Amino acid sequence: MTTQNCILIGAPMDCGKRRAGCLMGPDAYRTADLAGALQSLGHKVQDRGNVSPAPVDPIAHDRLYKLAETIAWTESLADACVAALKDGFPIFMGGDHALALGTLLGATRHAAASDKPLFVLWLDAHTDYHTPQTTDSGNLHGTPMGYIAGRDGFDGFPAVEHPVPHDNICMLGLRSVDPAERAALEGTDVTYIDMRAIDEHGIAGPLNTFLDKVRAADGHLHVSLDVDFLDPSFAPAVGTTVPGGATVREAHLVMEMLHDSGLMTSLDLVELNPFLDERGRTAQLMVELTASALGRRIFDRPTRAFS
Ligand code: NNH
Ligand code: MN
Ligand code: MN
Ligand code: MN
Repeated sequence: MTTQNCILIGAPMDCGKRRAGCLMGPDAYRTADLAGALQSLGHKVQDRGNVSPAPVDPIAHDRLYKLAETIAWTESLADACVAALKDGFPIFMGGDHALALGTLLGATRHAAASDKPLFVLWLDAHTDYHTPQTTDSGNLHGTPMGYIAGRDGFDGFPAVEHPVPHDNICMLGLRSVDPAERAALEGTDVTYIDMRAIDEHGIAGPLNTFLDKVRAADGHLHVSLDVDFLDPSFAPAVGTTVPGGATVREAHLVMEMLHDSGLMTSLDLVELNPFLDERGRTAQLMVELTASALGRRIFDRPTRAFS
């Protein structure tokens, strides 16, 4: 197993939606000893502490929640992401999913500077493909995929110089898609794998197809793991629970396959709301999943039993 230089970055962003609590996420991951779990796998781990955005004057907006704050976070996180990608494998401890506006922007800049295409794996119940114009809720955590795919309407945000082509995006675990998102996504080359597809075909086949594409293009791969990818019966600590999500084993399998692929270059852990957790179980599950993504396995793969 290759030793990684894991760089933990706290992103206590809580302005991407109205329900508060994600600001406690980074400390929950530290309490659940994410660093120790990765060290025990032989990795180097550096915790760079928390990113903080530049102070801003609020922008009054009739629909969008905390627009100025979100823009400030986007800029700070993009810088932190570019800096960390130069040194190793960044893991962003969120914070709500609006943090991906910044981490994705940083990942696109790093990939472009390295002359590599960027791919994105979005593990989420939601597509988060809104623009500030199409969102009904006004919650900007519902927009990072729209932003990074280069959709119009992100006035005031840093320009996305290198949008991620639709063909390079895979969304996995979907089961709550707003009509405007569905209309905008249908007819694009985005690979969207909803829960029905997972029920019918399993999770490994569709994921392998996407990973093969990343490998063939020699791309970088940013993975964004929303807690609500998981079924709320296993992961209750999230503001937007949607029943019918991934099981614990489905989620581990995704992470194990990501590790075996050797393709993942950065990771977001988002939407954990420790205020809603039950004795830390969701934080612990997220740490276990991250460990699987970095090489923890039950046994080495059986070579005889299934050959
Ligand atoms: N689509 C809804 C909205 O834009 C919900 C988004 N909520 C999320 N996304 N938790 O992952 O408000
Ligand atoms: Mn690189
Ligand atoms: Mn999300
Ligand atoms: Mn979600």
